[in-house]
Amino acid sequence: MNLAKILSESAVVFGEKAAVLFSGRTYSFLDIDRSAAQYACLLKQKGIEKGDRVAILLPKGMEFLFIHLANLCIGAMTVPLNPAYTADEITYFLSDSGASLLVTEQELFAKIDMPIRKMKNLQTIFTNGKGQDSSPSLISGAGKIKAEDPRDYPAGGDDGAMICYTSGTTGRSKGAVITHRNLVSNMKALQETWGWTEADRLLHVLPLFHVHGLVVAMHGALHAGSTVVMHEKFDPVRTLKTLEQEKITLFMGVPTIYHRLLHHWETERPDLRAMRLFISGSAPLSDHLFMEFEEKTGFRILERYGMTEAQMITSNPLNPDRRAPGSVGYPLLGVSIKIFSPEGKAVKAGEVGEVWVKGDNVFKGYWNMPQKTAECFQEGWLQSGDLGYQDPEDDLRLYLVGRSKELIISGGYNIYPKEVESALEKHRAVNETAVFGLPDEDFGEKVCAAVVLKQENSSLDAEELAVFTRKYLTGYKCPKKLFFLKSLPRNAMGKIEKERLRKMFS
Ligand code: MCA
Ligand code: AMP
Repeated sequence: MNLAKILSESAVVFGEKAAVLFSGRTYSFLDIDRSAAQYACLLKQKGIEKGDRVAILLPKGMEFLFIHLANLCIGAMTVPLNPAYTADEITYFLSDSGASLLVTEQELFAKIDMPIRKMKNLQTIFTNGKGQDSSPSLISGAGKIKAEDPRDYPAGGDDGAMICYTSGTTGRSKGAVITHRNLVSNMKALQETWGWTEADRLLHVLPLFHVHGLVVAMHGALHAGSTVVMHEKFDPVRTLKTLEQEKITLFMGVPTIYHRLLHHWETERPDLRAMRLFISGSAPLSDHLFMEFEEKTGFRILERYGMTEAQMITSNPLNPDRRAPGSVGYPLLGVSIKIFSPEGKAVKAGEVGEVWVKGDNVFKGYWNMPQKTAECFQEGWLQSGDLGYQDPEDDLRLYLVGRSKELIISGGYNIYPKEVESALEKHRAVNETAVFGLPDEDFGEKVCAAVVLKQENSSLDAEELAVFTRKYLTGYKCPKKLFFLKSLPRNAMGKIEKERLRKMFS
């Protein structure tokens, strides 16, 4: 059960059919399969073996996909990285994952050149740039590529296929090891649930460095034999025009994307006769957005629920009449969920508790963090940190109501306050900080910080602190609002009262 082998078998079935349309070119299933083989050859020549980690720091494009598939073909693990990460973040991911190879481009490499020189075991190779398809032989540092197919698929089942970094509860990100079994079982379950076939045309606007864009959308489409129209990044007007022009049948987005599409709806009003299914996930879809979207477009968005550590967990049914606002639906095939009290007791249907998850979708653990891995499992169940209840009147349909984990989700990106607090507190004028989320119409939630300075008369202002934070954190993690306080509100136990901060500033 190697994901790349399964996708290569699909490529034989779908052959010369268009698999991906990107940047003015069409790539057939066989084109992608051949490129994966060539890149696998390059990786082998670089000495990459089963279990090695290969980090991909590239703009959205075909090379990202080829290298990822090539990794899986030879048993290596992909470490996908957001090109917008700071040098500090990238250096940490490379060193924590112990990557043997970094595939990047010169422009992105410039920011990490110095800090990664100390990593003696890390090789770097450069693509031609801008996500365009450069043949592996054009990759600088590649050497002469042999004309042979080196794919032996030595990994499978519970072997790691990817390490996806999720924001960390204690400040530093944790690398979630996702196995071939996780990917294959979830891909098949989604295909069945969403009636995904070769007749589908998927418009892809999400980043490739996260589970949503790479695993759910791209793996799924390659397996189902559907055609992907891929945009470098999300642009609402271009998206609305493409839905009509390319006769798109399937679209996946986070709520912020749907919110922005509605903003431009009246001026564009695309003909959606070909459209079959709009899917939303990664963050809560408000009832208001669900209803406004239906009112304006005639489509009920199908909401599903997932997390990096468990891939996709639940989904609303395909039948639009069975899609309920506020509900994330039912467990996928092969996935079990239960709702537990804080004391670890299963609660009665209808009562709120933490969602626990079990099944082939659940990850192997955090890379090199056995303690953190043990902490997130309880008797074989993954504790999601999400709060919800199951409706006893509706076949135990799941509704999410909040989170027990201190997490901010902004536009589908996760941010743990601790990571932001650590960055702010690196400034020598800062005494302490408390980071919290406030509602935001566009992003769902926005990152905000209360800051206490060491000396009240310090000249440090919000602008200077924002610039300083940028050195350590990528843009979406940086506070959109900074509030300077004389002290932080604390309860009798001395714990900072973030709820009070939220009330003070909302
Ligand atoms: C961009 N910016 C943001 C965000 N995105 N700020 C807060 N929250 C965000 N989500 C900031 C940038 O730092 C930048 O500011 C400015 O906005 C413009 O950046 P740009 O790249 O042009 O942003 P955009 O195109 O407007 O992006 C909005 C977006 C994007 C399309 C909604 O955030 C996005 O693609 N989100 C999806 C993330 C995703 O795929 N999540 C799935 C995780 P400055 O210039 O100051 O730096 S996987 C997951 O959650 C599980 C498995 C699941 O269930 O799916
Ligand atoms: P990540 O760590 O990026 O994989 O994000 C996982 C988290 O996103 C989950 O634990 C949930 O808190 C949240 N999430 C994903 N899908 C949904 C959804 N449909 N509704 C509410 N929250 C969601």
